[in-house]
Amino acid sequence: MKKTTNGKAKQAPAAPRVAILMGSDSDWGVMSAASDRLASFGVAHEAHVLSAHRSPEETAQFARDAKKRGLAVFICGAGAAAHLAGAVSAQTTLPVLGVPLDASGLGGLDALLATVQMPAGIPVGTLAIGKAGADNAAILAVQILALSDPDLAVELEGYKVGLAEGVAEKDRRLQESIAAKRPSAARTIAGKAREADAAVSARRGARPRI
Ligand code: AIR
Repeated sequence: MKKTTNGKAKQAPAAPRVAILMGSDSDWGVMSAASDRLASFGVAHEAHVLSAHRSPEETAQFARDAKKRGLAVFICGAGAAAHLAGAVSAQTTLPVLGVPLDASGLGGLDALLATVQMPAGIPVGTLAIGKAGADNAAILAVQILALSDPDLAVELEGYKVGLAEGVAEKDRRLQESIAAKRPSAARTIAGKAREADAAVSARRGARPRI
């Protein structure tokens, strides 16, 4: 193990487990969401521009070499005629997650169909179009890795708890803002009680004395 200048042992950076591939650097604005999510779980990963159409040889070679380099999951994002995830899946037995991107004026529907409609035998786990898909692809990659990593599985449990807490907090704020805009229940009940008292008094007042 290498030593730092102060003599302490230097930790070697963890080998990347996930490869984020994208058809163009213009995809990074969306695909960086996958990188951010993986980083939040402390999952070592790498990102590359590789195109199924513009650099088919390099793409195939990368996909073939991935397993022996220690990579475990692919996340492939592409727009338009998005064949990257399928082209990668054709070359590897590692799981491939595809993220269709909106890059052509068709709102990403072209990329969705190109990514999801794989022929039987060459699977691509296809996520939603755009940023939500990139984010979910990263979470799914973490879930795949967590099958053989108990620490990561615990992190995922914590993440889910955080989601539920976030929803509960949003509901609490909603209830507060609804309550602030209408007369409080206490005031309404007190008002109704006063009205009932007044009605009883009026009836008593009208009743002839015996
Ligand atoms: N693309 C690149 N090679 C094959 C495909 N399908 C996609 C990229 C990008 C879109 O074409 O993934 O979403 C436009 O790329 P560019 O480089 O013109 O910005």
